[in-house]
Amino acid sequence: MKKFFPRKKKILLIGVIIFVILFCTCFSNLSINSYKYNKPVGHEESTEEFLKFPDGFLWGAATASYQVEGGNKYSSWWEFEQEKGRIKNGDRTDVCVDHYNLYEEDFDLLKEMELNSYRFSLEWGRIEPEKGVFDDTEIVHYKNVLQALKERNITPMVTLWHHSIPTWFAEEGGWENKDSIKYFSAYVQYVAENLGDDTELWLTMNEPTAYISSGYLMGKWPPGEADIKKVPVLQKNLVKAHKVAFEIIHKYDSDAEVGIAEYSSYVVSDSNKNVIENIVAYSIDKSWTHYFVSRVKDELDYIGVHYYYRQKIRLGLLGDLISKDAEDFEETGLDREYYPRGLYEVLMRFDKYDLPIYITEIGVQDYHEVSRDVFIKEHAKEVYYAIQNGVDVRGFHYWALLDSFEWSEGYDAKFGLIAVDLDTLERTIKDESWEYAEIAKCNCVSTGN
Ligand code: IFM
Repeated sequence: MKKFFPRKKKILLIGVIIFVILFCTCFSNLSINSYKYNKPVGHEESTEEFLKFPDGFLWGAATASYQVEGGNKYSSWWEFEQEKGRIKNGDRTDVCVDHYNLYEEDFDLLKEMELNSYRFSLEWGRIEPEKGVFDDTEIVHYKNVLQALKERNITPMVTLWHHSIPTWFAEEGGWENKDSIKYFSAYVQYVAENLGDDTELWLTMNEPTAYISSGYLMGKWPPGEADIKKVPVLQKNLVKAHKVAFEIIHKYDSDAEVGIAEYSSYVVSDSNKNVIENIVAYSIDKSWTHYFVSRVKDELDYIGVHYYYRQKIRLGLLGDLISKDAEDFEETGLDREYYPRGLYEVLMRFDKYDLPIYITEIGVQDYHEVSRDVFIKEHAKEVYYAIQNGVDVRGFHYWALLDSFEWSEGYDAKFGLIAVDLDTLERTIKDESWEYAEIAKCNCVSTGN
């Protein structure tokens, strides 16, 4: 025995065994680290209570320019949607829901629903249709949009870039190009110079992780690629672009609060017992969901959290990663699971950055297992519990204000609080949206049915 295991090797072996035990213990707990509810004293689900939100809490709705405006012909998506098979049903955005012209009508409806905030994005391709050429009429348009919100006492939150990029920028390689930061800076500077006095809440970019995975890994969005090798350079350039934009906005707008909006599903191991699954779930959450926020945390005034579903990780025989349980899986459409508690967990996970949080998107489609009123109410309660547990959540923006163009899903996926007839462009507030109006009006959510 001594011959095979000299003293040094024995020590090494014992060390390895201890390390493996510690490693497994640690990772077997990692994804079980769901946070305990600290319900307010005396809180009973059986008696109706009104859970009050902090004064000044923003109850809003969100959109993105390309998904609602129509006619964005200088953007990369424009070419993409003309390619056969790219968009479900061959849907197009020539007119879309014409928010570009009907925004005042839409804001009246937003107001009718008692909402006090509106998150929207600027279409970079409209503002800068050619490299270095800025179209003043378009910035005036957005100035008018901000003015219309002001007149209605609605707090704006402006996203500088939400998935669609100018065609000229795409032709130069988009975010793969090292000059992308320089190009984005010029655009941000022009916007900040012109709109710096009209809004305080800014988001530099929307869901950089979703942009990378849909455009460069799954190939569902422009540029339609599946090339994992490009991911690091995209990540690097987007991190730099955020940082530079943060500085520029602060230079032109001393009151500005600048954030980044990130797709933040609740990633968790399916079994909680399988060490490898736990490691995978933990790693995805850390290296993907938290990638951008953790790298730009010193250049953030707040975090924009998007929550849609829980994503269970399972290592199946065929190597499938995502599990969709047959028994308890309630779907909200597009294979997304209804799991309100996940919002609480996600907020607790983001609390470690010690920054204010706005929920910049949360939403459900029509015609699925969960109705919109229940969806909103149950998620609002989770936000309340997170606030009670010390998380500084300042707003809730439902996605979306209007039924709109859901990228490669076309117009079939209807997330809107407001239905739009695509032929007549007539708008109708959906019945299920009035529950949200109640919540916004009283700045509280009732625990009753
Ligand atoms: O429509 C999208 C939006 O553009 C980004 N976040 C998710 C939404 C719904 O899928």
